[in-house]
Amino acid sequence: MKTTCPYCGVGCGVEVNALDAPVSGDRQHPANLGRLCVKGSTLGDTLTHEGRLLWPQINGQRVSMDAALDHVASEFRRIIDRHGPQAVAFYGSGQLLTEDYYTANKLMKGFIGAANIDTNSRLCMASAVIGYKRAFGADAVPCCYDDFEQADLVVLVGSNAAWAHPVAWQRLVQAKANRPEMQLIVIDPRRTASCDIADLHLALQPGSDSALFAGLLNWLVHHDGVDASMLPHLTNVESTLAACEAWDVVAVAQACQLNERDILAFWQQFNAQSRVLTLWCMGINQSQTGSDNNNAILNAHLLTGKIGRAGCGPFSLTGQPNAMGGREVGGLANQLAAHMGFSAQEVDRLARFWGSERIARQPGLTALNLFNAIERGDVKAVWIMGTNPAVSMPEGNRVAQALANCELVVVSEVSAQSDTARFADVLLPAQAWGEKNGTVTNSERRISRQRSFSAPAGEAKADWWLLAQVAQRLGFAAAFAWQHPSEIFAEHAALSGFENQGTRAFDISALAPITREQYDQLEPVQWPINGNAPSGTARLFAERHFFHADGKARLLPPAMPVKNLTNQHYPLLMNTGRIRDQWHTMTRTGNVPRLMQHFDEPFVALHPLDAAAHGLSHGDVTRVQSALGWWSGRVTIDNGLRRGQLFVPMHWTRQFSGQANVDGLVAASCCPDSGQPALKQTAVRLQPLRPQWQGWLWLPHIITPPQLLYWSRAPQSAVQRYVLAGCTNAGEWLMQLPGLSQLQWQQAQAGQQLHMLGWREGELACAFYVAPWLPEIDHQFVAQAFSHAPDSPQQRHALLGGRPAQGTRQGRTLCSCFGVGEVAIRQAIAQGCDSPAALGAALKCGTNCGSCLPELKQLISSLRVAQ
Ligand SMILES: Nc1nc2c(c(=O)[nH]1)N[C@H]1C(S)=C(S)[C@@H](COP(=O)(O)OP(=O)(O)OC[C@H]3O[C@@H](n4cnc5c(=O)[nH]c(N)nc54)[C@H](O)[C@@H]3O)O[C@H]1N2
Ligand SMILES: Nc1nc2c(c(=O)[nH]1)N[C@H]1C(S)=C(S)[C@@H](COP(=O)(O)OP(=O)(O)OC[C@H]3O[C@@H](n4cnc5c(=O)[nH]c(N)nc54)[C@H](O)[C@@H]3O)O[C@H]1N2
Ligand code: SF4
Ligand SMILES: [Mo]
Repeated sequence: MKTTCPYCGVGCGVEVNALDAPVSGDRQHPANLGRLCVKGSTLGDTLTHEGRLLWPQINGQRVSMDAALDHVASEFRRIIDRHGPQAVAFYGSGQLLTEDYYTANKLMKGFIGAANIDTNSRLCMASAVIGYKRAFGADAVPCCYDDFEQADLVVLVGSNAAWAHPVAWQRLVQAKANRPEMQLIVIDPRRTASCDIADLHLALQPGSDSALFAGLLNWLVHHDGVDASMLPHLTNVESTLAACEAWDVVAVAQACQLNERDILAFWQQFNAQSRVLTLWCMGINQSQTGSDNNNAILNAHLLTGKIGRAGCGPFSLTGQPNAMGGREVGGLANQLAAHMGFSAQEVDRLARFWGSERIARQPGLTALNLFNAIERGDVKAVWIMGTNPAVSMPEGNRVAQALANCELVVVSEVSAQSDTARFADVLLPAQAWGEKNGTVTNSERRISRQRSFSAPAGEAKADWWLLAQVAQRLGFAAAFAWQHPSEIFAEHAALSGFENQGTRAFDISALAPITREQYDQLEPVQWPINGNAPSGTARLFAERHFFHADGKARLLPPAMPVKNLTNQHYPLLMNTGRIRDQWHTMTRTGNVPRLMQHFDEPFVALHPLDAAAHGLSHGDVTRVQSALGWWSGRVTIDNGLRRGQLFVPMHWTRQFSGQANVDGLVAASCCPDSGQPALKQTAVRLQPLRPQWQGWLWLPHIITPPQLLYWSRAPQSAVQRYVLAGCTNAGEWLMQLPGLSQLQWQQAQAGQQLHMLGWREGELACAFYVAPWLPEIDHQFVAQAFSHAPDSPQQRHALLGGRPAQGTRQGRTLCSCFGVGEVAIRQAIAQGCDSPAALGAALKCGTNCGSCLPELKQLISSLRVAQ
């Protein structure tokens, strides 16, 4: 069975042959040609029903699906009748399928009559949408993945594609290996894994990208960089260029804190190469000037005519598997369906197509405003689907409080426990990947099928079905009578062509007559797909015709760089983002032991001098504080950071650690044009923690450890491993945990070191190791003892010691695909493996998805320096 990966916007094709066999990459899928990254290859491990939300609940009590849906509909009805349609809202996700999204949007904007449907794409792609719309008159990404292979210069800005878009990245790595003359310039305040193959890395001051690109535009004008044949197709040229004039290389160097030589090298390359591809992601979008940052990049491609040709163009990478699909159906509060806006003509068109009098006439609440309205009590009912805002929204603590006080919170979820599900009055079980059935659109506008191949867990239902059932109960039966997602897709395709006549970029009208069989067999295809292009379109704007009424594209004056947010109380700047093996709030990837091996704890990466200034070393635990709250996790030293800047991953939640949700620290300031929050820059300070003891705890089940300075959990085989840091008496602390007092205890104490094993009928039920420092324990050895209890006294003794009598330690796992640890890799390097290829030949590491290659290289070079 062929389907699509549910994680990132690369949109890789996946083949599933049997439920218990590993998944593999689809060799025919144009996005990945058979490759998968480690998250994709471990998808099979997420197919378990453990931890799934299996049935509906109202106030924590199991109810029938009918009772839950009746309750949701009657409460929505009651609130709408009393307070009007503006008092209800949906908050969705770029991980919903297009059919789910279409249904949610149709119900809220078409029939409830408010536009209060926004999604986590507001945190992700909103600035890119505004950028493209302002420049092209349409939210249309002009490029495709083949351009990765055909570019002469790739500019990667505000994107760590090596970790966040790994398979697309591997295409780039391969292309550069085949054509070493291909240039890669990375623009990112941090030196990331994506800098590994870069010819130039511009570690600019955070928030200063607009100055760098304004300077580029100005420099191009003075160095014969303008494509004169492009000028008739552009408006706003003079005013934009005038606004860029002040940005000479001296001013840019100062604003960006870069040296002039590097800046000029970038600008010269951009001018000299005919095929330039700029790729960008959250470092550009999640900024107070996010939309203007996008236009600054688009300006440069438009003025030089580096667009609409192979190997060329401004390519915004989408994050989520179906962020693009959401944009197509109008899944944001400031757009209507099928790339329409709120003009009277468009509202009327939609009213006729949907046969509804009740269409929303004005934009609704965007995510930040939506949660503010919930906080004020203006919005009294919210249905959250496929997203975890208590973790991922800025000012997470306020969001959580607002949800706690909201009259009706409905959450459709796949996992039983999530930080947001805690606030649900009604929980609806949603079908997960493998169960749900529909379509997604990836970064390159390619629509692919996600097909169902396994039976739903418990009573889980498709998100579109849950929505349509509530719509029917609200009295809109005829408009929501679909029996199968193919019918929704056909309606969506028909709407895209309805009175379009070339005015709207999103047009898949050729698919409107699709039958269920054709839908089941639909091959991946790029929009537009219409009468002119029945089998899809790889690139847009080859003819230089744009979607503004005059057919031209628009340049936009640049924004000023974001001003430095640090101050004397909060002198450090915190950047946040992704790590290679985790997906967002970890509700799925956090439960796969293999994916927890790369980083198994929340960490703060620090420049060595910042760490030293705070008396912190690698491995210490610390707090990070902002004006809004504090976070705790472990220090890791990172030479790739600029002084004064630190990096914290976005992933950890209350399900996995005590106080490691970074969005509790991030303020809700945003780009005024897109409403996208500036999640990458927060002023913070460090407050080292001084625990009396640190240690490890293994238990067969999940607990929430009380009263500690710091804890974090990682699943390991069938057990849970906790790393702990505390201040009270460690032995007494352990004994307060429920259920432990009945165990038979074996104990070893030497000074302040304490090792305890708890047994129940000969089976290991708890293992606990503490010391004033974090003790070195063989994790694998201890975890295995839970499934194979040691039978000899010597073995029990070794277990109490926390390591086999003679044993090896694996260290941090660098290659997740083959589970190869740092210790083995260090040994192999010491024995002469001096390249990733040699390591691959010796240990297999790096030979599957390749995403550990940057770290292998780094380890080789650091050990060589040390020698
Ligand atoms: N492994 C993994 N992959 C994912 C995801 C995941 O959760 N895990 N999520 C997916 C989603 S939804 C998204 S949106 C994408 C995000 O993909 P990316 O945007 O590539 O990932 P991030 O780590 O959020 O941030 C990218 C980079 O922006 C840099 N940056 C910060 N501030 C600035 C700045 O002012 N200027 C510049 N030029 N750069 C800056 C950061 O240092 C960081 O390296 O990843 C997708 N892929
Ligand atoms: N500080 C900081 N914060 C960030 C970011 C950052 O870089 N820094 N990045 C932002 C970005 S770009 C994004 S995209 C967001 C992501 O943030 P979220 O969207 O909040 O994160 P997810 O963990 O993907 O949440 C998806 C939820 O839906 C559930 N789910 C999975 N599949 C389904 C399904 O089929 N149906 C339903 N109903 N539920 C399902 C999952 O269990 C999970 O609880 O985070 C944003 N927040
Ligand atoms: S690159 Fe993205 S879409 Fe492809 S397998 Fe990895 S997570 Fe899935
Ligand atoms: Mo995202």
